[in-house]
Amino acid sequence: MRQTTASTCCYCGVGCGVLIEHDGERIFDVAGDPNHPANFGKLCSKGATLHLTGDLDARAHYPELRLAKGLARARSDWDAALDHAANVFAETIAEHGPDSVAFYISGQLLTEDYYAFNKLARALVGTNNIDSNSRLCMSSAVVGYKRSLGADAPPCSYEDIEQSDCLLIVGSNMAYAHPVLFRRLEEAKAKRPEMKVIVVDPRRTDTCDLAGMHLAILPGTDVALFHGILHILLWEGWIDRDFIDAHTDGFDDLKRMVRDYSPAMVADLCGIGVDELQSTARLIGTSKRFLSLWCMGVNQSTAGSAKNSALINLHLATGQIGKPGAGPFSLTGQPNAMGGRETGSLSNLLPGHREAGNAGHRAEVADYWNVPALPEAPGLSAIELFEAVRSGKVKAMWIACTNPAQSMPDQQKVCEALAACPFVVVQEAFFTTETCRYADLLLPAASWGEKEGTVTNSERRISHVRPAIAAPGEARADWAITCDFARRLEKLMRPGQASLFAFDTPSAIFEEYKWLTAGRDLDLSGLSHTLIDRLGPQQWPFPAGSTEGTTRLYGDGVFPTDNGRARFLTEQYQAPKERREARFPLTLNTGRLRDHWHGMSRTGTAARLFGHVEEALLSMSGDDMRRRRLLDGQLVKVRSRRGELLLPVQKDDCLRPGQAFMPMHWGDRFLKGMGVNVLTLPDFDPVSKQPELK
Ligand SMILES: Nc1nc2c(c(=O)[nH]1)N[C@H]1C(S)=C(S)[C@@H](COP(=O)(O)OP(=O)(O)OC[C@H]3O[C@@H](n4cnc5c(=O)[nH]c(N)nc54)[C@H](O)[C@@H]3O)O[C@H]1N2
Ligand SMILES: Nc1nc2c(c(=O)[nH]1)N[C@H]1C(S)=C(S)[C@@H](COP(=O)(O)OP(=O)(O)OC[C@H]3O[C@@H](n4cnc5c(=O)[nH]c(N)nc54)[C@H](O)[C@@H]3O)O[C@H]1N2
Ligand code: SF4
Ligand SMILES: [Mo]
Repeated sequence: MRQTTASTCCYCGVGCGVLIEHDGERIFDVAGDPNHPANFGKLCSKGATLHLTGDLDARAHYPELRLAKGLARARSDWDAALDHAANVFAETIAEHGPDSVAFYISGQLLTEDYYAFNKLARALVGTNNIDSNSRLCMSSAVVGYKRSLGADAPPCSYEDIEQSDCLLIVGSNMAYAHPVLFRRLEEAKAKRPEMKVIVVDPRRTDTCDLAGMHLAILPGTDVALFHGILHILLWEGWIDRDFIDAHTDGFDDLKRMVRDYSPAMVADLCGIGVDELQSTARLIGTSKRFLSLWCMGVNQSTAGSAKNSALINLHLATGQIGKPGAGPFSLTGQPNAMGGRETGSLSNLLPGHREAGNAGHRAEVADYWNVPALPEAPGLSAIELFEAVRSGKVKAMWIACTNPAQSMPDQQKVCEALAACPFVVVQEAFFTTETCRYADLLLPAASWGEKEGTVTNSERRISHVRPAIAAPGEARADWAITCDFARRLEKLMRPGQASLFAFDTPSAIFEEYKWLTAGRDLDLSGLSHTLIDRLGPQQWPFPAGSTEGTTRLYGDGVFPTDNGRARFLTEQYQAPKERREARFPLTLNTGRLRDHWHGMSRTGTAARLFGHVEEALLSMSGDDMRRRRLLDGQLVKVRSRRGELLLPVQKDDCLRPGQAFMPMHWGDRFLKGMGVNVLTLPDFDPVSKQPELK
């Protein structure tokens, strides 16, 4: 019998609601959920084809175990597989200490999955070695919000984008990466053509089609641009002195610094015209409501934290925060990157927006979990973690819902690390990914349409993800795999004690988790799975007793810092880590295509999604092609300081001379060579530890 189940799309951070049409066994179709406040019924090309993806032949169906390196994996069963894993983890911990094991998880897990992994790593194993692919994605935004505003909370709502008068889109190709939100923006702009849109991106992307102005800055020069804009705002008197005096600290230092960022110097550094810089500053300084959106062009940088704070500085200086149509709004990439931040799924965080390095926070969480203490030693972040695996310090690694053998920079080293690691567990929905090759234990995970839990989208809105059909073969939900493993490990590590993982449903996990947020900035203790079913998706904070969520933060000008005031950050512009030189005359930029998702384990199974772009290509400007006598479609060898790749080249006049672009999606299943990340560098931002993938 045909039925419809309301759930969410498993791709991007817009967090659209979908209606899944199915018969309990197979999914036939998807449609946008007209009642979901993120998309009101709309879907993009990826969301609308969800039912065509996820080919069962590509799915992992059974646990598979390799008994010794060099042997092939053989089919196993859950009991044998998880007992084996628990024994290996317990022995490794007993012999080499808790920091000899690590968990590398994903912004595509559900909140309940994350919470189970966090409790497993920190309360049971006793390590902070739990990091996620969000390190490659959102960690600079986390630092930006926390340093400047006091808490990791994007203060805006999607409707603010529609209500803005001046929209600054920086390092975000939302036409491809957040398509339904872009569609909402297009409609808003069609209704109010006077709305100004400025795009800051080294490439002329499809997002620029909506913009009155495109600043094609040189890669990595955003901090100089923001300081240059502030310089002009000050000179022209386009700042909000009353707001600065009443609600912020540190403006005088910043003012002194940006005096040196003259328009001529900044225009030169950024490779744009002084007039472009002046006009941008005028639009920002004179518009009634100013909102900025940003994504990976800002975060994925060795100056990612500085870029975030320099952009937030502009909002604090103009008082453009906490009111409709205004504010600094970072777009989250993965469907539940926000949930990861909330549950503490970066090595330096703890659940409820707490810090692993804060003794008081550790004590609060340890008390709540009823364990003597949480580990003090800092955990490793993604790049450091794979380096520690390579050097032999980390001897057992659990990877869930991410494909690091394709998505991490400096692939040669990452793959060496995975090959050398004595025990690698991979918890995956599709056995086809590059990382599965390195799995000593492959655990089949349930995927979209098959699992239950919650996710938080870019505007702090929590949706209930509902299952339509059963997972194929013996695949199980992530939270269930994690808790089952944890209970087996507990028996070996703390025999005879009451279980920390006595959860039988995702809702039971949510109920335990939510009280760890009570009284904190993100307080979601008033929510439950059933309440979301009754009231629909809700934005946090939503404290116990609330009847509705919170649309916008900081309307009262009070910020969650020690003294309630926001902080101006004063940091100089630093050039990107690697620069063009005679032997390496091109700057490589990487990013997304409209119809593919990351390593393509899912989108790569639907022929229709190859219609937009068929194959991996290196794009270069016509000038650069002519100078090298290259023709469209010709095979070229691309070389960086770390590796090389063979692929066809294509002329793309959206790029400035001296720059090249390659999509991130194709790995070694599709290419001769390891994919774009064999070329990229592992250097990272000193504060956020986010690598320079752009
Ligand atoms: N179709 C599709 N959508 C996706 C995804 C996907 O795989 N496919 N992934 C999701 C995820 S996890 C994420 S994180 C988001 C990412 O979403 P976006 O960040 O919007 O996407 P990217 O293409 O990675 O990068 C955005 C832009 O940054 C620009 N850029 C590069 N260097 C710089 C710089 O120095 N300064 C500035 N200002 N810009 C620069 C690039 O030219 C690029 O156009 O997309 C999400 N949505
Ligand atoms: N060069 C370059 N590299 C980049 C980037 C870039 O812009 N340029 N962007 C970076 C960013 S922002 C990100 S977010 C990362 C993304 O990189 P990854 O995290 O490696 O991307 P995915 O391919 O989405 O990996 C998710 C995996 O989870 C599996 N999966 C799907 N559903 C489930 C499930 O329910 N349970 C489990 N256990 N598994 C499931 C999928 O099959 C897939 O293999 O890439 C980063 N790497
Ligand atoms: S915009 Fe994002 S969440 Fe919405 S349908 Fe497209 S991929 Fe899915
Ligand atoms: Mo991401």
